[in-house]
Amino acid sequence: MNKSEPKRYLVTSALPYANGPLHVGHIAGAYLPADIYVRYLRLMGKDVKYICGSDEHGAAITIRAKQEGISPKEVIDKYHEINKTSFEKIGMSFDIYHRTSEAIHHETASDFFTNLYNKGMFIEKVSEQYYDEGFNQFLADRYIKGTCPKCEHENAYGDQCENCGSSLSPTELINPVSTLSGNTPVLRTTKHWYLRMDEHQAEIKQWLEDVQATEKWKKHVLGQCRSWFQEGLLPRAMTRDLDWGIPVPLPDAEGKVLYVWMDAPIGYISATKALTDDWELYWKDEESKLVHFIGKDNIVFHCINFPMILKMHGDYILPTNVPANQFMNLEGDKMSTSRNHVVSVDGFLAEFEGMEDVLRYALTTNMPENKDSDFSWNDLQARNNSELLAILGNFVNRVLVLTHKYFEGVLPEIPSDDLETVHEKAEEVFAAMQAMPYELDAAIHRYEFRNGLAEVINLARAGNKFLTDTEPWKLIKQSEGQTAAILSICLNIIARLSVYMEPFLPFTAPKVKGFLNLSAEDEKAILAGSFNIAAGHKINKPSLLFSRIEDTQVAAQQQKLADAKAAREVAAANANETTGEAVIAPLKDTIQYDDFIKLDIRTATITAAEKMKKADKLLKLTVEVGFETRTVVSGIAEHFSPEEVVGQQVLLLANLAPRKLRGVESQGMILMAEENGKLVFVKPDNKMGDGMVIS
Ligand code: B3M
Ligand code: ZN
Repeated sequence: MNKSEPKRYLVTSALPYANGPLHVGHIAGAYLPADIYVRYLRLMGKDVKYICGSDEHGAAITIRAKQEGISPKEVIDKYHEINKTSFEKIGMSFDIYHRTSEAIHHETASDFFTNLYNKGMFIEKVSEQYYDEGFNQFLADRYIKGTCPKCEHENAYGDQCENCGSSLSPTELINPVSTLSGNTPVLRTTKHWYLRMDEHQAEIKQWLEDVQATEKWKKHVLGQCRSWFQEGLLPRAMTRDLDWGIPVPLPDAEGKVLYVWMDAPIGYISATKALTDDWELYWKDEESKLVHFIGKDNIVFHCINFPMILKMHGDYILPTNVPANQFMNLEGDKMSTSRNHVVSVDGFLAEFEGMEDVLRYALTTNMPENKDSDFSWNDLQARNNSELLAILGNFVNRVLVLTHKYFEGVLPEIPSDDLETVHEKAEEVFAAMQAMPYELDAAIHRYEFRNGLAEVINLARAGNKFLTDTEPWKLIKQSEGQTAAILSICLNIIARLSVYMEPFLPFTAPKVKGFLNLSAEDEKAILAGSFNIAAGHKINKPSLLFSRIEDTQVAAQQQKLADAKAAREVAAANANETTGEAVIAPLKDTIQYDDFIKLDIRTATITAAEKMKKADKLLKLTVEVGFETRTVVSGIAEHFSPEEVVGQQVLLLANLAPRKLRGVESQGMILMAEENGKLVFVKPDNKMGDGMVIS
């Protein structure tokens, strides 16, 4: 093993908040690049652990709980499972998908805090913090918004600005507003423990410069870090006044929890502990290599805060690289679940069944490695139809069909002079076969996954060209031997493709290996560059690897985004421009008491939900009413995904006459409230029994 070669790798992807579904921008940012990287390392026989999991503390969770009218625990339990499943569906090959609500994490993070506290790394400080008098709550992180003092972005959070990535304190915000009430908060005193980041700036700055000698970091990552050092790091509060999170392990810290950005990165360590007893080898041995994959809004926390905490703790290795990606936008606008301008992972896979690798391919060829990129439906269609289908799929299919047509899937012995004749025409394609593994390896180790995938596809392109130039369908009439020689070269190309495409296209690779009937030994030979398809090796019949994406499918997706945009515009139009208040709908006609008492409204729980074919606005719900189970068709599909509504306790107008909607009998109506075009459930404050009468 050469000196610089690490003994083992510890690779992490940002722990997504368990507060909502994943979208393709998340995948392109911090997960797909890491998955390609770790799959490639495993292919090369390296010892690698890929760590991820749910980030389950902080305001992002408690705010979602308020929005959904459920507890923070219910939020994380729901979205941990949803996200874990989504990652599995799209082939994220984590060695563990952990969660920061686990006891082992609470223990690890508390011990970290105590270790730093005992070393005097914190300043205990009573200071003025923003407070919402209406909600009796201190406002930290996402509970307060304002204008970023660094870049004037108007929706900066109390702890960070997603626009410029700066780490902030709430009191730095310009025109702060409580996200709970919309009011201007007041200042109240409270005590917190501040990490002395200012005192440790020099050593972290030095580490960051030194590590460049080991591996060059991306310019935009290094640039951000250097600009923060330039401004000078400030002591940062590592505790919060919240009732959800890891309690501060100090006697006089009642009602205080660890700041989520203190605890979450330590989640990488606790997840590794949960995965393997050898966890310290991966986190403390200098011959291990640590790489964090994140989006650009998490740079300060992974390149400055967390390395500083590791350094202060002592005996931990620091990251060799943090190849943060930039953002992937959607059809020219920021991707956003809350604004319904989004392509969710589950949504894509539900509509484009079996196209996991098409999505991986489109996201990789368009990965925002050094600048923001844009996901468009036209681009996805083009990547599928003109590249995957036309180049890779077409090449594999043509070669295997011809091998069956001329030799029934079994290549004969090839006379040496025929081999020689053909090899004279194959120099270009031999060169491409030789070069691809080296070019791919270099690209992967530079975290250039777009270029890496291009190397693989370009080999398929070279194979197509060789086949077209040599025209075996004509040559077969003169020389079986030369035809077999041509197909043998093409089959060797496909064998190479089937192994090296796996990090990018893990759903397609096994299919191609199956077509070629490759054994594990064959794969080893391919990786060693010594594989040659033998005479008599049986080739299976191929099936189509990819199918076309039609214009109508693209148009339908574009229409969905247009409809969501129109709904937002209607909502904005309804809101009074100056105050931002929703216009109150006019009162309906007066009714008598006798009219009202005819309504039989009950509590009820949604136990299942599904989209309805050709009805974008409708969800078909199964509703438990306490005394029976009902089917209800509800026009909320543009506001909620099926996963988001399951488990909700709602109010049901239970004696509404049943009516057929798109062929389904709907037995009742779920009560909703609408503001600014946004729908929310009208529901009991706390969970009750189903079937309770509302009067
Ligand atoms: N959950 C922020 C995010 O989801 C945060 C990442 C934690 S990584 C330790 O973007
Ligand atoms: Zn900013």
